[in-house]
Amino acid sequence: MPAEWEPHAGTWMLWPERPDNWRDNAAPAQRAYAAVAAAIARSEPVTMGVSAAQFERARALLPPGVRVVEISSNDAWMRDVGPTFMIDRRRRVRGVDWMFNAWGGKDGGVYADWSLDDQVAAKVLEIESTPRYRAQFVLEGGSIHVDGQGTLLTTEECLLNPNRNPALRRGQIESLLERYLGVREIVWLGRGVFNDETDGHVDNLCCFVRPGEVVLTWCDDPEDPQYDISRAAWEVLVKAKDARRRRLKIHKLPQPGPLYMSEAEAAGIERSPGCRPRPAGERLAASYVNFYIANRQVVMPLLDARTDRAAKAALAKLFPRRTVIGVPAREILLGGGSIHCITQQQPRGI
Ligand code: KQY
Repeated sequence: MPAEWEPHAGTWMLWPERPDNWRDNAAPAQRAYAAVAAAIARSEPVTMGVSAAQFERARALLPPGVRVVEISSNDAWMRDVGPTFMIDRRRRVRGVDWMFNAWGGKDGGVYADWSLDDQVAAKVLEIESTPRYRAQFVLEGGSIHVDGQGTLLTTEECLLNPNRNPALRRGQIESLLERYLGVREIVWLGRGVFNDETDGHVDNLCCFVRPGEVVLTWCDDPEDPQYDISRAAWEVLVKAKDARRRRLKIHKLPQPGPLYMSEAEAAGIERSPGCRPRPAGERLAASYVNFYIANRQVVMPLLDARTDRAAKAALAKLFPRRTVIGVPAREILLGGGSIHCITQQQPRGI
C-alpha cells in the first residue's frame, strides 16, 4: 500500500444525505463536503459518488471539474467503505475490498443497515476497471495508516475489538494485514481519540507525515480524558521501530476544543431507530490529525477559531512542499468524522 503522499491519480468521496446523521437535511454537511472536494480538485481529479435522488443537487453544488457518478451508499465515509488501493510489483493498481459492518455491526455499530456501503468498494473498482481482492475480514480504511515502506499504524481499540473480527486473534490479524497490504511491521497504539464512535480509528489520532515521522494529536490538560490516551500512544511510538528499523520522530499537534454538540445542532438531526443518536452536549471526537494529503496540498479541518491558526502553521512546517488549505469541518465532525474519513486516494500506477 503506497503512502498517502505518493502521487495520486485522484480522490474518491461520497455525498452526505441521510437526515438522521446530518442536520437540516444534510444541507450544511453537503456544503462542507463540496468545499473539501473543491479544495482537493485544485491539485487532482475528484470523483463524488451520489445517490440518484441527490444527483442534480450534488452536481449543482460541486465545481464543474468534480466528476459526479451514481453510487448508492448508506452514508458518506469513502475512507471506510471505499477500496484500499494498492500498487503491485509491476506498478499496476489493485484494490482491496474489505468487509464493512458500520463500525461494529449489531454490537455498537453506527447504523443498522450497511448493505449499500459494503458494495461501494466493488463499484469504485468497476468504474476504474481495477482488479479487486475481496477480503474476508472486516476493516475500515480509517483504522490504518502506512508509510509506504512496510510500516502500518493502527489501534488495539479498533482492530482487536470483538465487534469487528471476533474469531481472529492479534497474530492472525497481523498476518492478514501483511498479506493484503504488503506491510512487515505493525505499530499497535492503544486507544484512539476520546469518544470516537469508530472505536478509535488511528486516522483521527496519529499518522505518518513522511517515512520515519508521525504526527500525534496532543492534549496538555490532565483533566481531559484525551491526556492519558495521547501519552499512552506517545509511549508506544517512542519505543517503536519502523519496517526499516528506524526510530520514529514524533510531532505533537494540540487538539482543538474540547468541542461539544450544541442544542441547536442536535435539534436539526432526525431521530431514527436504525441510527446512533447524536444528543446535545456530547463530546465530539475533534482532531487536526484527520487531514488529507493531496498531490500538492494538505487539506485540513478548521474546527476551533482559538487553535486553527496554530494547527495550520504546524502542518505547514511538516509539509513544506505542499500548500495547507483549511476547510471549515464542524459540519463533518457533527456526523462523526473529518476530512480524512470522507476521502480515499487512488494512487497513480501504470
Ligand atoms: O474515522 C473515520 N475514518 C470515519 C468516521 C465515520 C463516522 C461514522 N459516523
